[in-house]
Amino acid sequence: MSRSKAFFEENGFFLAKGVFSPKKIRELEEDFDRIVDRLEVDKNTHSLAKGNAYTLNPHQYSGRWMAALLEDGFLNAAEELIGGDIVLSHASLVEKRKSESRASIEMHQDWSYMPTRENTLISGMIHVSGATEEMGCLRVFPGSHLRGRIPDSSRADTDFQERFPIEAATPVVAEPGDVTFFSYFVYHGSMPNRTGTPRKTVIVRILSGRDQREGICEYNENIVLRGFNHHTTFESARKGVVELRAESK
Ligand SMILES: O=C(O)CCC(=O)C(=O)O
Repeated sequence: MSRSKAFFEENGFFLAKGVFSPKKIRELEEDFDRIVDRLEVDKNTHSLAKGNAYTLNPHQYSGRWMAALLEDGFLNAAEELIGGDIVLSHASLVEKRKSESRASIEMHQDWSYMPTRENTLISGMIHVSGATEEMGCLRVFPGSHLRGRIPDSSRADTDFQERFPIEAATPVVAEPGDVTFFSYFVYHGSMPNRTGTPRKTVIVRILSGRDQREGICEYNENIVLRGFNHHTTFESARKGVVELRAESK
């Protein structure tokens, strides 16, 4: 087993260093900023947008971002973790800005937002800027993913956040070009950005092409980044949004 896979299996996350070159990340930052300029920050009601700039799917705005999702270094690192069939569920762009609030992204698990049948979905957080503790980098409870699906573990579940306080979690400090991969079971969140330097990330949600999203998917690009999607059918390719038939659940 590779070092990254062994670390990921034990801890529920893995920081892949220098996946994107400094030149590539500068170009990606240019398009990141271009996208942010187009967002009407205050009108965005998504919870991740509180005081931040947020949008889904930067690859729908920018060819450079589409190419980033197909970049060999990114997919090689992902392949170590979920195998060679890699399907994009969706991606989110977050520019986390200076804030005085307590927790900008409350401790939670991701599975309830995007459940899949085989639980292979992971996130790859592409660091466009640095992410220091002061800038509100990702914080995780290493090993918590081994407990699987915990009910009531979303960002709205204050009991969960009292049991697993964000201050006690491990900060994952990253540099531009790094990618933090994390399981959708690992308890994670992040504190506010206390600095004047925005923390820029694109979080890419991918799953194995042998797995599939459960139920009706609110957002699911269903784009194959590498290998094959073993569940795509004539019908699902036509509709884009898939409702699984009850008998096949
Ligand atoms: O952006 C962050 O710091 C955390 C993001 C997060 O919690 C998530 O993507 O599920």
